Amino acid sequence: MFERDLHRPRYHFLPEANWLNDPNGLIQWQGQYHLFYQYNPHGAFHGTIHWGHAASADLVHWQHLPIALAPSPNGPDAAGVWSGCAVNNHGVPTLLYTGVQPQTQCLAWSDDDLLTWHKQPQPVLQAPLADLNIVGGQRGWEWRDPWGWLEDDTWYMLLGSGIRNVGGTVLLYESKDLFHWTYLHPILIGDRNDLGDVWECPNLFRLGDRYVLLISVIPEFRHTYYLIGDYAQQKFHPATRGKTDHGAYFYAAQTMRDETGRRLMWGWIKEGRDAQAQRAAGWSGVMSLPRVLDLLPDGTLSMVVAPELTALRDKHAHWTDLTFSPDAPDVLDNVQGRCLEINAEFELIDAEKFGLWICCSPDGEERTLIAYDVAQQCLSIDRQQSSLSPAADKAVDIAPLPIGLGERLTLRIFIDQSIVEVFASRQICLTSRIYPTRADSSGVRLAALGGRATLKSLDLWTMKAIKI
Ligand code: DQQ
Repeated sequence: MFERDLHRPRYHFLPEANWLNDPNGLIQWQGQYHLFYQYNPHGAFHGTIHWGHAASADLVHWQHLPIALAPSPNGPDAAGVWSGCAVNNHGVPTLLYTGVQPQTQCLAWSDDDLLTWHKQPQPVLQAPLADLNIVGGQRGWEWRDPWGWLEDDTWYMLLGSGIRNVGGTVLLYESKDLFHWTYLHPILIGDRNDLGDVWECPNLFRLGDRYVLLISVIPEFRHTYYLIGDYAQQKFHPATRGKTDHGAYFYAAQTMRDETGRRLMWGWIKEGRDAQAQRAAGWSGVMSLPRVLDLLPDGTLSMVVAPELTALRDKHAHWTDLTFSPDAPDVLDNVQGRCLEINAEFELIDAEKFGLWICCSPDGEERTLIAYDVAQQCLSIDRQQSSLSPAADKAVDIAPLPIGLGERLTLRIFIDQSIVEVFASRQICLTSRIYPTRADSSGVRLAALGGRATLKSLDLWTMKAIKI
């Protein structure tokens, strides 16, 4: 159905058709990774939200499984089964999620290894305390996206929310059985002028000797932030913070701890073209590649694509130690591909900007520039010429990236038709969307603007499509 679609990713997970948003209920069960996701089976737009479901033995290839949760007519989730998490309730796979409308917290469990789900007919949490003064509007209060965990013999649950005229918040609840919950207090309250009015999709987890809180921020609706600090006396004390991704497309990230002890994170990669183009394409939204999270000594978050993805590397080419300038012949002249992994290490000489052009048509009519700007000390994806389509976003995505004198710039770039995920120096990620219209917009070129740079090494692989 989508064989001729130049924009549909080949090695990122997405449903067979229609709409995907947040990753939900990430859990490893009997060795299998389970990925649930916000899904609309009725079209490529956000509406009638279900939980789609897929499983993988290796984090690379996925098997589509039947829809896990659908709205129940007259039930608390009649208008949508919104985001939530999966927990292991002493051997019983259990989902906590938000039903709408109004937003209430609901529960479902499985007795056949995550394929069929039984809903608790009534919400396990009906409403936030009235005196909390939660942000709300015509659609009711903003109070959702349960994140649960077991500590000794007590369950805890976080909900994303916001306090009117104050800022986003994460509320803490406790329970002995997952069915009866007591409100405790906010673990953190933000300043609305700094980090927005409402926080969605909270995640709290231990990483090394610190704790990390993830929040996705409204009204921005563009970034998942990480806050690193301590969790003591059931309150979160942030010390540092950053963006899990500097692009405008990676959102509502969720994490899980796998059986090897790794903390894995996925995010919803949004589209960068208008709603009409999404409906016409018949699909919208892609799951990011899984990232392994760690702490760096300077207190920032390290994010590396799960090493399992190297299994998709196919044909390989390698270059080393060459200096390039605006007029020199390009050694990458014959390189073609719209599904690629590129690992490159650059050294600055006197160029103002250097990097790579990707998805270039032979005449340069369509092309995208991934480059480092020396004066501005930032990495950017310049999409002004990425696509001839008026429906495609054309903005320049920018990530600050200070590089000291004599340091090298290391880029790991994943290109998958309309997706570009760039990882720089472990802690900077920049995900973007491009929609080249020409089938021959597939070239890769070295880019040096206003001077010379050295390519210390470049490895390029074509990437195989995943089996779904
Ligand atoms: N998406 C879900 C909500 C969540 C938002 C609805 C974040 O539960 O807050 O599809 O993208």
